[in-house]
This record gives sequence, C-alpha cells and structure tokens, in this order.
Amino acid sequence: MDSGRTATLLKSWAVEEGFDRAGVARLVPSEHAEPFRDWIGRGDHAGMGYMAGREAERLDPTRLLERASSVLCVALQYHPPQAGEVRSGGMLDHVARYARGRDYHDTMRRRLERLAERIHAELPEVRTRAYVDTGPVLERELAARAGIGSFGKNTNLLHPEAGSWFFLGEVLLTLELDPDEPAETPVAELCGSCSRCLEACPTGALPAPYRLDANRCISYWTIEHRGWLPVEARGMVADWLFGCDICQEVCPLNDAPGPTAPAEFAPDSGRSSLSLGELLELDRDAYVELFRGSPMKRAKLEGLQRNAAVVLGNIAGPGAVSALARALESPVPMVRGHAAWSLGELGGDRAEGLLSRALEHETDERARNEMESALARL
Ligand code: B12
Ligand code: SF4
Ligand code: SF4
Repeated sequence: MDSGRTATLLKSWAVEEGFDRAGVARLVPSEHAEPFRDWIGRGDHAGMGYMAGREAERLDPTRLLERASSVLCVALQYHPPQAGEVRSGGMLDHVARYARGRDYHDTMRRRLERLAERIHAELPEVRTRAYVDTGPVLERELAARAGIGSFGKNTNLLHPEAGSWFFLGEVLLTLELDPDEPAETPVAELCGSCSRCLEACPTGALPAPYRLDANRCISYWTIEHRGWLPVEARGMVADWLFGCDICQEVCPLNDAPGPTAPAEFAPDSGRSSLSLGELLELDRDAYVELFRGSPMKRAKLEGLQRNAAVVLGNIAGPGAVSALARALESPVPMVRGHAAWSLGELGGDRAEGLLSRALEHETDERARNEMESALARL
C-alpha cells in the first residue's frame, strides 16, 4: 500500500477508535526551538522543572523512538464549543471544564492503545509509541503540523469549527506516511485582529500573543504548584479551585457549533454535589472514593483543600467563615495556614476570635505565622 493510502487508513482507524480528528505529520525536529528555549530561559515554566528536562527529546521527537519518521496526531473534544455554562452550585463550578468528569489521560490512553494494537495487527513491521500529555513532547506543535488546529494567541490549539475544548494525543510510527497540510499557516486568519484572551486573562499571564507566563497563570498555581501558595498567588486564584478557562471562554471560536464530547467528560454527579466547605472537611477515605478516576487527583487532597480555603476567602460567600473555622482544625498545617489567610481576608469579629483561639494551640510554625499575619491585617 502506498504512503498516501496508508495515512488515510490510519486516520480512519483513529476516528473509528473514537477520536474526533486525526492528522499526520513528518517527525522532524521542532521549528520552535528558539521560542521554547526563551520560554524556559525567562523562567515562564515557573515551578514545572520537568519542562526544562529532556530538552533534546522535546525539541527532536525522532529521539523518542528509533527510526520513527511519522506521527499520527489525534484530538478528542471534552466540551462542545457552543454549550453554555451549567452551574450546579457545587465545587465543580470552580473547576476547569476539562477536569469535571473522568481523567482524559485514561480515556485517551485507552483509545490510543486500541489504535496502536490495530496498527500492530495490520502492519506488524511497524513500531509505535503513544503519548498523551505526560511525555517530553510539544504536542501542540506536532498537532499543528498535522493539521489538527492552529496556535491561538492564548497558546491553545484552535480549530475553526471545534474551538479549543479538545485534548491532544499522538502515536509516533516507524512508517513513512504522506503528511497533512500544516494548520499553522492560517494562524493569523484564525485569530485575526482579535486579542480578547490577552485582555481577559485576569492575572496578565498572557503578556504577548503565543506566550504564557506560568508564574501568573491560575491553571499553574491551582494544578501544578505543590506546597504553600505564595501570598501574591492567593489573590490571583480568585474563584478557581482547579484549572482556569477564562482565556478559552472569551474566545469567539468557542461559540461555533462543533463536535459533541464523550459522556465520560460530563460533570461527575458525586463531585457535582460536593460544596467547597464539604471538600475542606473530606477525609482521605472519602476523597479516594469520590475522586477515583478524576484528573483533579493531580493536586492531591491537601492541594485541593488548600485551593478551596483560598477560594472561600476570595469569594466571601455565605457560610465561608464557618467552613474556614472547621478548616482551622484540619490535620494538615498547609490547610490550616491557608484557612487563616482567608479568614484574615474576610475579616470581622468572628474571624478574629477564631484566629486568636486557633493561635493558642497551633504548633506548626508556618501556620502560626499565617494566623499572626492574618490577625495583624484585621
Ligand atoms: C506545561 C503545560 C501546561 C502549563 C503551561 C501551559 C503552556 N501554555 O505552555 C499550564 C499548567 C499553565 C497549562 C495550562 C493549561 N493546559 Co496544559 N499542558 C502543558 C503541557 C504538559 C506542555 C505544554 C508545553 O510544552 N509548553 C511549552 C510552551 C513553550 O509550548 P507551547 O505553548 O505549545 O508553545 C509553542 C507555540 O507557542 C510555539 N510558538 C512560539 N512562538 C510562536 C509564535 C507563533 C506566531 C506561533 C504560531 C507559534 C509559536 O512554539 C512553542 C513550542 O512548540 C501540554 C502537553 C504536552 N506535552 O504538550 C499540556 C496541554 C498544552 N495543556 C492542555 C490544556 C487543556 C490546558 C488548559 C486548558 C487546562 C485548564 N483549563 O486549566 C490550560 C490552558 C492554559 C493556556 N492558555 O495554555 C492541552 C491543550 C489542548 C489544546 N487544545 O491546545 C495539552 C496539549 C494537554 C493535552 N494532551 O491535551 N498547561
Ligand atoms: S488559564 Fe487563566 S490565568 Fe492562565 S492564561 Fe488563561 S486566563 Fe490567564
Ligand atoms: S480569543 Fe481571539 S486572540 Fe485569543 S485565541 Fe481566541 S481568537 Fe485568538
């Protein structure tokens, strides 16, 4: 079979395995090595040390699989572009759309494994290596080259009909395939003179088109950052518990009708009914049960509770002081410390009384410091 027909066949298998779109690119070194090195050099990757590692492979994906010459890129929609926001009143209202249902790593990996099995069965001489998110791969660049979408100014990959609410994955192949037309050329046409995302980002994390500074990105702080949040990041987080969708919500391309998303990405009913206050009180057993199969597990229970405490302080809704009062009793010092910060933000006599009493028996030095500085602000 010639390389053109094989490419068409592989893409049709990808769609049969449940992906919305597939495209093929030649596996060659990155065309964006310089902006990538600048990104790392400026420290835009913040605390994501792994992004600075394995640079040779990241910038030259041919190193990831010996004699690999092509890549089959796939996209899977997780939210229909035209769908409005359905708010349940629970903690999932504060979670980015991609993380409200099942973990896409599992969903995508299962589909990619089936796709690779089919390739091996039909083309036994071909070796493959599949990735979704976790490998040292510039997934958006590969997908742009394979015609899956174009870079948006918010750095996400966009498609004229599907918007940007889709995941990416890829299979590297030791097989010559006819490549698709790269989608990067029409990038200027897709965004045009629009700069809504740059203007809408509340923290200035998009200082220029196609550049994201993770040091200012809510998604980074709420998902990737481990340990205590620096004070300046706590206000930035605003009402986001996990991830951030603002630069995609405002994108006009996400208004177009597009593919529907698999039911497994719909908001999980158990987690939908959980409030931020209840999340703060969750013990480990309940957490393991409720968050099984959720991408939110990346932040771990302590991280989610840290974020919940900060969100309660930022949104100052009814019941916030009571929920934070209970969080001052958490076995985790970081959760007590962030609850103290939020009580300091909310202020009032009750917050002051709670902080003073908590300080009397607090043994952790960092949590004590948080309580003292919260009291000093009142
Ligand atoms: C690290 C990471 C993050 C970091 C940093 C994000 C970033 N922009 O780099 C943080 C934690 C902030 C993050 C957040 C999110 N992420 Co993320 N993330 C990644 C990861 C693991 C690596 C990204 C990376 O390589 N960054 C390095 C920078 C330099 O690369 P880049 O942004 O792709 O930049 C390229 C272009 O900008 C280009 N370039 C440079 N200059 C110019 C100029 C022009 C004119 C052009 C056209 C191009 C161009 O060159 C660069 C190198 O190729 C990928 C998975 C993967 N392995 O690729 C997922 C991935 C990018 N994330 C994804 C998602 C869904 C998100 C969130 C939407 C989640 C959320 N709702 O909170 C947000 C979106 C925030 C945003 N605006 O980007 C999806 C994106 C899907 C899509 N449609 O684009 C990916 C691909 C995961 C997946 N497998 O689906 N993420
Ligand atoms: S994810 Fe949120 S904080 Fe990050 S760049 Fe987009 S709008 Fe800004
Ligand atoms: S909001 Fe506008 S500038 Fe930003 S990615 Fe969408 S179309 Fe491009």
